[in-house]
Formats: sequence, structure tokens, C-alpha cells
Amino acid sequence: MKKWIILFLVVSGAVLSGSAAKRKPNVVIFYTDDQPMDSFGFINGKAHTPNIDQLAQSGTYFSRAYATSSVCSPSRYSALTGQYASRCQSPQFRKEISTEGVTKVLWNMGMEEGQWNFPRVMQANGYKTGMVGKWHVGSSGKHGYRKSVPNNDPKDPAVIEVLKYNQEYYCKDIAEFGFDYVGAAFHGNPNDDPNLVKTGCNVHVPEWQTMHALNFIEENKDEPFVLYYASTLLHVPDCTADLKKDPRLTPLGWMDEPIAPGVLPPREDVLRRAREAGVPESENGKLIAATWLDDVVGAVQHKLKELGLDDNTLVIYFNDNSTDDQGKGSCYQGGAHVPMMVNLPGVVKPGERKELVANIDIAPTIFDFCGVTPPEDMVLDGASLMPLCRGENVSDWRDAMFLEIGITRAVVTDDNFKYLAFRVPESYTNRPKEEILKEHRESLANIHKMFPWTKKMWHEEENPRYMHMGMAPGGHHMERFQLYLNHPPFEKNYFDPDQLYDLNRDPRETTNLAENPEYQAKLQKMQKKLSRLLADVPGTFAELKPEE
Ligand SMILES: [Ca+2]
Repeated sequence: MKKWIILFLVVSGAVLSGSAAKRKPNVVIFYTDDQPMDSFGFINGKAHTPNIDQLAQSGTYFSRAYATSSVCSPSRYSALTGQYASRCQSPQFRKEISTEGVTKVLWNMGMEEGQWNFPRVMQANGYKTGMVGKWHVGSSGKHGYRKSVPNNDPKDPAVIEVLKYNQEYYCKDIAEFGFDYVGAAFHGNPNDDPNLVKTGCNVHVPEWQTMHALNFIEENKDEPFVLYYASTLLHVPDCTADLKKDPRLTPLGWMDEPIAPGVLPPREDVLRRAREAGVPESENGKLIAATWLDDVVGAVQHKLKELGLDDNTLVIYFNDNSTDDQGKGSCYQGGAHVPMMVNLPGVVKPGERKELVANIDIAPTIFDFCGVTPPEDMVLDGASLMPLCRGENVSDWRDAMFLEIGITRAVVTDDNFKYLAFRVPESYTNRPKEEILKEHRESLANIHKMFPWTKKMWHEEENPRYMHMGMAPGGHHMERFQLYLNHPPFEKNYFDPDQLYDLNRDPRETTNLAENPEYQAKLQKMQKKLSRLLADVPGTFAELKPEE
């Protein structure tokens, strides 16, 4: 009799777990770094990226996706929080608001203690949350500081001890923002950690990052999870140069054995496949290394398949900002326009969608897909992409996308026009000239120190102008790169306060239509549109959002 009761309980339990208690779905987000358009094989055939191509081809490919702020830190802030970066409340960010109230979205992002972001929300809803790779969104301040290496020898046990200590510190610190698992972490870029630079350990080791990603998936295969995999590829340092390095050189120092053997195909094999596919060696090391990044995507997908999770895991792929045409750090297409892919066979419909979407949509998409209601006090600027991914017609989808960086703001509309407003706050320029010149000289000296080859090109100016990021009179190095290297297409319009582009005819923004008499009505319409979008976010912006 007892036996029968036990059998009944076992059988009913199995029925429950099979149907009534339907498996909760998982999400994997690939958030890659500084990927130019030509590093996506499916976009123009230059790079060899079969796994990434497959994501686009068997899923929804959003061909008009945007990074609302086109540098690493605010782009990530917006993805994690679902908010425009100008909502940031960190002391560092607030400190840089001008006396007029103009916010300056740059690398000054930080998340506040207790502030909602998607990992925290998912964690509060029973999800296991994992993060691998580059953070770049502030420190909790709860676990002290990183230590300095005693010398520059990556093989010295004393150096390795410090590097390991720092890694543990990074992981603990980042976990404070809502993660159950953090591995192979970088607080910023490999080149931002002086200990890594000093020891030559400022290298990309995707094998190490992927090992942690796979461990996290394996550990949580029976529980719902969200994995945020923020690869350091394809940002500097030169990725192809790192691909040619010995895999025993890692951010944890020199290893006796490669750090994660077998997790990814051998490095020489990556080089061989890329070359056989005819990928050229590019100056910036990105094209060949795109195949390395592609192997990362392949390894994660293989693991999902092996564990039978591939039919229940939404994969989102987003590039934090582009680097085309020197556009990074601007509202130009070359920085802000990126591809986005969402994939889950059977749920997400294959095909291209041309709606305006952005990184701010990632958090709402995760919540919607997983059936999680975001907390009432969480401000979300984005919207769920799931209806678009299911192939539905969404008649009330946004008709304009807001972009913000430094002291420029822009709007892209569904008819594919862009209005870009560049306004230098009066408080920046209405100062003693000597003060301005002093800052200019300091900034220039820094640039010359970091990039000695610029000494011959860039000299002190009598009237140094602020540039799009609003960093220093005469420009910070990235701003100068934007404008004064390789003749970017927007070169002659860069300082125009009002810029209007027809992206259908002029996708690289060479011709400013703002002064063209035929486009005055359009310009006014676009200005109104931008004003309305500005009204929704904190901060003033000259006459487009005056102080009240
Ligand atoms: Ca980036």
C-alpha cells in the first residue's frame, strides 16, 4: 500500500514539473565592444562570423538599432537600467552638470546603491544572474580598492598574487549591482588598469571569459538565469595582436598552462579560418578578431544546446557603440548606429525589422519575455521588443529615437532624418580667457603625452573651441580623433550648432541641410521633436530646453 502512495506521489510530481510548472525561460545578452559595421560578416561580407550571422538570419535583425549614447560606459548604463544615461544620479555625474543644468553624458556613469537595473530585478524575481567581462558602470565602494603590483614581471608570484586579489575585488564589487555570479571581470577596459598595463597583462582572453560564461550556465542549468556577457572584444588593445599572443598570458598574470584549454578553438585555428575566408588584416586589428568573437558566441550556443536549453533561452546581441567614420563619442551614425539581434527559434520570427530600437529596450524586453513585472519605482525609457520579435505589427511604436552624448543631442525619426544639436553651455565659454587657455594647454599636453605622434599635428590654438563631448577647450583626445583624423564625412559640419541629415540619401552625414531653404519646415519639425524628447529627461539644453 505504502509503495503505491509513493509511486503516486512520484508520478504526480513528474506531471507537475512537465506541464503545470512550465520551465521559466532564460536570457543571454551579448554586449560587445566597439564593433565597426564591417566586423559583422552578414552586413558586408568582410569579416568571417558564421555564428553571429546565424543569430541575425534565424532571428530578428534590427537594422535601425541605436546606442543612445555612443561610448562604452553610458551605453552599458542604459542597457542595464533601461534608462537614458542622463538620468544617472551618481555624484561623479552630478558634479559635471553645468551651472545652467546641462547634463554631460560621458564615462561618468555610476549606479547608485539600491537603484533598479535588470540584474537586480531579475534576481528579486528568482532568477540567477551572471556577468562576465567588462563592467564600466561604477564601483560600489564596499570592497576597498585594487592593489598595485610590486614590479612589471607577469611571472613573479608576488605580481600574480596582486592580480588575483584585484580580480577577486572586481568580482565582489560588481556583484553588488545585482549579480549572483561574476567572472573574468574588468572594471573598465584592459588598458584602464595600470597593473595590467605595467605587466603586459592588458590582454583580451576570451577563453577565460567564455569559461566563466559556460560555468555559470552549467551551474544554473536547472534554474532560470540571465547572463550578461560583456566581451572586451573588439575594443583596444589590438584584438588581432592579442590573438597572436601566447594564451598563458592573462589578466591574472602568466600561467603555467593556457587558462581555459578547449573552451574555444585554438588561436592559430581562428587565424587560419579567418584568413582562409579571405578576411584582410585591418589596421585596427578588428576584422580578423571578429572571428574570435564569433567563436565566443558559438561556444555559448553550443553549451545551451548541449544542456537542452537552446529552445528556452532568448539570445540578445548588441554592440555598445560603433567606431565607423570616427563617430564614436558623437551622435553621428558612425558611433550610434549599431546592429541588434534577438534570437529564439520558434518564438522570435526570422527577418529584418526597421523600427527604431535601442539599448534602452533591452531591460524591458527581458522583463516581458520572462513574465516579470518591473518594480513600480523603476523608470524605464525603453520598450519591450518582444512584439516586434514575434513579427507583430505595432502601430504605436516610437516614431523618434533620442540620442545624447557630451553637449550634443540628436533625434532620428522613422522617416530616417536626423537632427543633431550642438550647444556649448555659456558657462563653458563665459570665463576668463586665461583660464580657458590653461585648460586647453593641459588637455593638449595630456594628448601629446598619451599619443606622442600627435605632437607634430596638434598645436596650441588661440581660440580653442569646445567639441561634441564638451570635455576640454580644444578637445580631449577622443574628440580630436573624431574630427581631425582620416577626414570623417561630417568634417565640414562638425561645429554647426544645427545639423539636419537625410539618412536615406546621405547615411554618412556629409551634407548638412539645416541652412537649406527647402528644409526649413523639416528642421523646425525636428527641433520640436527633440525639444519634446528633452522635456522627458533631466537637464536643460539651451533654447531647446530652457531653464524654467
Ligand atoms: Ca565601446
